[in-house]
Amino acid sequence: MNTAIRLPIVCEAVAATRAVPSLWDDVARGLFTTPRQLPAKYFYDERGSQLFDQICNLPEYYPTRTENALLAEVSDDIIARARPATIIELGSGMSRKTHHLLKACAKHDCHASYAPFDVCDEVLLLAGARLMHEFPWLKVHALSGDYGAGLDHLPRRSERNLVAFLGGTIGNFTAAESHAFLTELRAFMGPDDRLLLGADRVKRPDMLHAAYNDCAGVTAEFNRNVLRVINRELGADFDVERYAHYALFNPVESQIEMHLVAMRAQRVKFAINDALLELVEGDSIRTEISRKFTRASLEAMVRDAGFAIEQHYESRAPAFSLVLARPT
Ligand code: SAH
Ligand code: AVI
Repeated sequence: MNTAIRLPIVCEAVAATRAVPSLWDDVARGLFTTPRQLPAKYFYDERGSQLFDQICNLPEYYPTRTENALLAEVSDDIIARARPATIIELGSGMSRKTHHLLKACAKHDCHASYAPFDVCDEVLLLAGARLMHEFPWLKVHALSGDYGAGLDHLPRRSERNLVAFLGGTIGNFTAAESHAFLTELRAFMGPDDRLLLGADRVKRPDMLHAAYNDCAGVTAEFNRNVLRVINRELGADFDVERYAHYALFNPVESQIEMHLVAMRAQRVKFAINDALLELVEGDSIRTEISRKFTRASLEAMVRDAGFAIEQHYESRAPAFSLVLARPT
C-alpha cells in the first residue's frame, strides 16, 4: 500500500446483539455431520478478501463490473432521492463501487459520512484510507463485526441513512436467512432511511458456471482459503491442495453451489479438542450458495421484509439489479 494515503480512520467494533457460533461450533456442526457445509463468512480473512478482490477483476466474473457500470449510471438518481447524511455499507469489502455514490454526493452537495461494516478489519482500513484520499471531505467511521450477530448496536448517526448492501451478497444467504436479515435491517431503519440492495439475476447457466469456474483458478483458491483459515484458527491439518473446487448452478434452487471435494481419503486432526475428522474420497463440503433472482423474486423478497420499492434499476445484459427501497 502507498503510505502517502494512510490517514487516521475510526474503527469501532460493533457489539453483538446475540451470541453467534464460534468457528469451532460451525466446524463441529457443519463438518462432523452430513451434508457437510460451512458459513461463507469464513472465506474473508486478509488473504480471502484479497482473493475476492481479484475475482472481481476476472473476465468471467461479470457481477462486479456490471453492478459498477449500473451504479455509475444511476448513483446521481439514488443520491438525489435518498439525500443521505450517512452511507452505511454492509459487507463493504474494498468499497470500490461506493466511489460512484460518493461522487454523486459531492455533485449534489450532500457530503455524507461513510460507515463501512465488515467482518474483515484489514479491508475496512485499506478501503477507508483509499476513499479518504480520493474524497478529502469524507469522514469514514469503520464498523467491524459480524452482521449475522444482529444490528441492534449498529450506530445510527443521522436520520437519513442510505444502507447499501451491494455485490449480490444477499444471494449468499438462504431464503430464510435473507428474510430474517432484511427484516432485522428494516427494524433498524428509520422512516427517512433508504435501502440500496444489489442482487444478481438468473441468466444462462453457462455464463453463471463460468463466473464461478474461472480459467485462472482464483475462485478455486478463494474456495480453498476457508480450509487455510480453519487450519490456522483451529490448529487443523487439512491438506488444502487435495480438495477440488467444484461449483455448479442448480436451476431448481436458482443458485450457484460451491463445494470442496476431497480428492482422496483424509484424517484431519484438530488441535482444539483433539478432534479427528475422517473424510473419504469424494466427500464434499458445501462452502457457499449464491442465489440468482428474477425481477419478481427479488422484489418479493424485499417487500416481504417490510420495504416499499422506490426504484428498480436494471443493467443491460448480463442482468444485475439495484433496488432502492424505503421502510413501509
Ligand atoms: N460489497 C463488496 C464486497 C462483497 S464480498 C462488493 O460488492 O464487492 C462480501 C463481503 O462481505 C466481504 O468483504 C466480507 O468480509 C463481508 N462479510 C461476509 N460475511 C460477513 C458478516 N457475517 N458480517 C460482516 N461482513 C461480512
Ligand atoms: C460476495 N459474493 C456475492 C460472491 C458471489 O458471487 O456470491 C462471492 C463469490 N464466491 C465465488 N465467487 C465470488
